[in-house]
Amino acid sequence: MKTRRLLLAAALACAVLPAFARGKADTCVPVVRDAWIRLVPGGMPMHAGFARIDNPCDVAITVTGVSGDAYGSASLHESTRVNGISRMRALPQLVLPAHGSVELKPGGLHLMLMDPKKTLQAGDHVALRFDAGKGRDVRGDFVVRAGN
Ligand SMILES: [Cu+2]
Repeated sequence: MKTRRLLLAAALACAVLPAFARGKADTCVPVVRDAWIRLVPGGMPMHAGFARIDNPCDVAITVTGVSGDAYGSASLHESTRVNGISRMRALPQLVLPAHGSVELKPGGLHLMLMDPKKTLQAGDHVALRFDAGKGRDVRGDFVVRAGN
């Protein structure tokens, strides 16, 4: 009888544990790391945001936008070099692959942050929130750095 109970307990543990260990799709959220904002010299009302977004979840997650109280508007952007000329374009969405990560960095993907509500200085912290589907609260703590 005792062996049988142990086997049952082991079976239950196996059924329940993987969901917690690997992050169940509906409770799992991406993590924003190393987030920072680059100030543009000359006090331009336009900043760029960078970060790494890790997706520890079993499913790909689509980010469709970004927002925060510190800016009038914010959007997903991508810089590309075409014939030696740097251009940027707005991205309607950003897909975070399952168990993967996406890097927003100078010269590539970035957040375009427009119309700052107050003057930001190096060392300030800005909270931004990513739209990643209902029930997913994805926030980043961005540190302001001086541009060059
Ligand atoms: Cu841009």
